Amino acid sequence: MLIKRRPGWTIPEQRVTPEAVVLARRAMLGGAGAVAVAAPARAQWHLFGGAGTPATPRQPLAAPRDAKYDGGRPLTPEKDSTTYNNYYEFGDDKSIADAAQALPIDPWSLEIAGMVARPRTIALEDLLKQVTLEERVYRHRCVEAWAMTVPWTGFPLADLVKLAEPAAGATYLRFTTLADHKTMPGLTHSWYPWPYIEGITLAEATNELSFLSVGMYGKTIPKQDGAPIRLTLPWKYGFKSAKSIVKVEFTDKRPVGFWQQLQDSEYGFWANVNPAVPHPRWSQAQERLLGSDEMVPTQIWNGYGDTVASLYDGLKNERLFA
Ligand SMILES: Nc1nc2c(c(=O)[nH]1)N[C@H]1C(S)=C(S)[C@@H](COP(=O)(O)O)O[C@H]1N2
Ligand SMILES: [Mo]
Repeated sequence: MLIKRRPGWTIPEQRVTPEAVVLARRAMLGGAGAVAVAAPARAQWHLFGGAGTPATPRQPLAAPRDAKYDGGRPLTPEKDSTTYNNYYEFGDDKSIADAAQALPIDPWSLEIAGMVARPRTIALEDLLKQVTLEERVYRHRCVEAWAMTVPWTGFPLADLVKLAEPAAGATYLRFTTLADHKTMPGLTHSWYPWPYIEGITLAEATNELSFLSVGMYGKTIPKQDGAPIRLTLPWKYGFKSAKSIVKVEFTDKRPVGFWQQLQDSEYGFWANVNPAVPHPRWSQAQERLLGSDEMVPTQIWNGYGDTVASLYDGLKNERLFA
């Protein structure tokens, strides 16, 4: 029997009530004879203002702000962007900040693999000696129709591509993120295709907007937001921005991402933001700003069309927006 998997975050934002969470969990467990489970109390966190983030010390990470990337909106309060997270390795709801404090981030290294001049593994601290950190304020748009505006500290993904020296035939980057059974309870949910994978084209990766973030709000990035290093791709739906990356592989095969593997009809490869292309189960016309809960119109390419739209000129037959 076919079990339709329905992760919690695939529920339209407006309907994310504790009941919807229960229904979603039942749907995931699915099938005749499945035991109905009660939603754990923490599924109701959002009714009571959040779980509160326990402190894993974060180091100051000062870097000059590049005024070219100013977000165009007030910053989301740090307490909101660091307590309302999607990080399925730590759980299916938004209140994973406590659980994520178990993420082991020191030491950390990045494997550079596939079609490159010299496959190798670089310690994160050595990588950071070879790049120049800067701060950029970017808008982030989750496919669930919430959004935030965050000052990220990091460096252009193009700098990593350059260090990696891709071979002539490489056309895609495939990112693998940490899958640590000792600390990530979500990995026991075997209906998910762990590890979390994401992929983009080499042309997208070398676009000036593509960013690898190691900090947020002037400090090292919080674990729940993807410490110690995550992608930040502001014109795409948030699920493309993989957290806690351990491997970057250069390839000539289009990678299949985690959510695409679960439900390709809803979460495709390109996943560029477009208000006119609804998710099969909800509208993308508006978005809810974390913190204020204000509803604002969604912008095509999340407002970054000047920089990225031309990447897609020759690709009109592709499903670019879902
Ligand atoms: N490894 C990993 N990366 C991930 C996710 C995840 O579950 N696991 N969720 C994605 C989704 S759906 C979004 S919207 C963003 C959320 O980032 P934030 O928690 O910092 O807002 O991370 C993305 N990266
Ligand atoms: Mo998302």
